[in-house]
Amino acid sequence: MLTLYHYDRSTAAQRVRLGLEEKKIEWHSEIVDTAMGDASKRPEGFHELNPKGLIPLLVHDGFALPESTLILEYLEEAFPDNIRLTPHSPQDRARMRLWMRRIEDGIHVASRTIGVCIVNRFIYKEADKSKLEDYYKKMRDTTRKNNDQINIELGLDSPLLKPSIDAFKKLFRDMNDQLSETPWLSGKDYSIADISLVVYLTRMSSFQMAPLWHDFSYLQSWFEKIKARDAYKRAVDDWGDITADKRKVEGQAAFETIKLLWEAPPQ
Ligand SMILES: N[C@@H](CCC(=O)N[C@@H](CS)C(=O)NCC(=O)O)C(=O)O
Repeated sequence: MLTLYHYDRSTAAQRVRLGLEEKKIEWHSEIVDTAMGDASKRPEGFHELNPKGLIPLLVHDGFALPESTLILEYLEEAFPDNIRLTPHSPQDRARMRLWMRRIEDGIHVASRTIGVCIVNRFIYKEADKSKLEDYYKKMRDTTRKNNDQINIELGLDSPLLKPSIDAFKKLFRDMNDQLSETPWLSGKDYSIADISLVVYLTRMSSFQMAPLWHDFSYLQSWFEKIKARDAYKRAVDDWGDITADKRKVEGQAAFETIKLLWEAPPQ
């Protein structure tokens, strides 16, 4: 029995759902959506299973595992007879892991900064104050908490925004360079590296930011290729995004500012 605690629009959850759908593993869904600033949405005992209180969380035959990229690696090992999403050659495997490392080396934090500066700050400002206080009290990751405070307060003027935009520009350029040489990020095979990073294209596109990387043609074709897969439809499109309209409106309002940051030399 395999249960995934998740919610529709989370990038970390999308990558795990992509892994499950590509591998055609049957799973049970449990929605835990605290992203609106309501910590009470976590089921009893959730923190014992995942001390950070975040999703996704996988529970497989009583074994609980947080961290989306580790979950993808675990699925590869726990379901070796299903479709493989790990290349054979040691070099391609290493390349796959290098790409995935980028997520924990700053990209996921940068993605949250961009999200909070553009849209989540408005969602949090509309939220119930006492619930929001409780949400931050229960947030175990102090970097996340401190960054959120700055980003909610300053929005597009946050000093954290420019380095986050720089990080994405560098990531997308590096991916484009890789994809000019190989069809997939780790080499000739579609892998959990592609799955892990495509969700950031989805996220940045939800803010209507695609014109920023219009000259990264290999990256764009790769994104289109993944979006056309059945698994993407089931793992991303079908779950949707309850904040899609807000992301679109606030993304359009922020576009010129983000474009200036994108085009300015990196800090
Ligand atoms: N490193 C973690 C990050 C997980 C994470 O950031 N989860 C977010 C959604 S993408 C979350 O649980 N947000 C809910 C909240 O902030 O309350 C992973 O890759 O699983």
